[in-house]
Amino acid sequence: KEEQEESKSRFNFKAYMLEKASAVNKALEAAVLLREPFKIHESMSYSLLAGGKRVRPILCIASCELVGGQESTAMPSACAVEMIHTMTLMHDDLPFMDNDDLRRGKPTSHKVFGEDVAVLAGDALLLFAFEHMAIATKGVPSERIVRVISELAKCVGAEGLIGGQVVDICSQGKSDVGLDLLEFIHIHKTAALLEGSAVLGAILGGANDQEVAKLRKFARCIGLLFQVVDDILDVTKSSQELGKTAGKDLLADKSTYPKLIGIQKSRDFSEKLNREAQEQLAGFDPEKAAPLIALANYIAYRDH
Ligand code: GRG
Repeated sequence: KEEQEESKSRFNFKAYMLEKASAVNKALEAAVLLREPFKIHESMSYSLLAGGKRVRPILCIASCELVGGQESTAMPSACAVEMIHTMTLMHDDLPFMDNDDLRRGKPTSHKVFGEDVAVLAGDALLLFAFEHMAIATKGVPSERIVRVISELAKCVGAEGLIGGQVVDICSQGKSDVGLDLLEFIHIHKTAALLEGSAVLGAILGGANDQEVAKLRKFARCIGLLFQVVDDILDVTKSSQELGKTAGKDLLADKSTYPKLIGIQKSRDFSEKLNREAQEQLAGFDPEKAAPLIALANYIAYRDH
C-alpha cells in the first residue's frame, strides 16, 4: 500500500490510463470501420468497442516507449492485441464454454448476433489482428514486423493462450489440480497475451535481447499476479457479500491459490510477484518506467 501511495504521488496513473485508452479506442474505431458485409463487421466492432480497460494495448505502447520508441509505431500492434483479447472473451462467453450473457456491461456477442456469427466474428478479429499489424505498422524494418507477428502467433497459439485454455478445460472438476498445474494454466491462459503485448512493444521500439527478456518477465509476473489477486478477491468479496459458506460454494469446483496455500501465503506470493515484476524495470529510465510500475501496483492492489 505504501509503495502504491508513493508511486501515485509521483505519477498520475489514472490520467495516463485514460489518455492512452482514448488513443487506443480512436485507433480501434478507425481500424474496424463498418463496411460490406455489414453483419460481420457490425459484430466485430460491437465487441471491440464495448469498453474494457485496454490494459494489453497500453502495456504494448508503454513497453515501446520505455525503450525509446513512439506510440504510433506500436499502435497497430496495440490494436491487434486488443482485437485478440476481445475475440478470446467472445469465444469464452459462448454457451459451450463459460456461457455468459453479459460482457463489459453489455449483452454478449452470441446474445445479440447468434452463436454462429459470434464464433465467426471472433475468428475474423483474430485474423484481422495479424493483417492490421502487417499493413499498418510504419517506420520499422520489415524483419521486425515479421518478428512481432510470429511472436504474437506463438503467444496465442497451442503453446500459449489456447494451450492454457485447453488445459484449464481438461482440469475442470478434477480434485488433483496442484500449484504447478494452476500456475501453468494462468501463465498460458492469461499471462501469455500480456507477455506478447509487452514483447511486441519492446521489439518495435528497438529493444535489445536483454531488454526484451526483462519486459517478457515483467509481463509474465503481472499476468500471474492478476490471477492470484483475482483468486484472493473472489474469497474476500464473496465472504463479505454473501457470507462465508456461500463464498466457499462459489469456489467449490475450481482450484485457486487461497484454496491450495491459504489466504496469507497467497498474499505473500502476490507481493513477491509484484516485487519481481518491478525488479525487471530497475535498469530503465525511471520516468519512462513509471507507467509500468504503476500498472503492476494497480494490478496488485486493486479491490475489484
Ligand atoms: C485465441 C482462437 C482463440 C481462442 C480463445 C476462449 C479462449 C480460447 C481462451 C479464454 C481466455 C480468457 C478469457 C482468459 C481470461 C483473460 C482475462 C484475465 C480477462 C479479463 O481481462 P481484463 O480484466 O478485461 O483486462 P477487460 O474487459 O478490461 O479487457
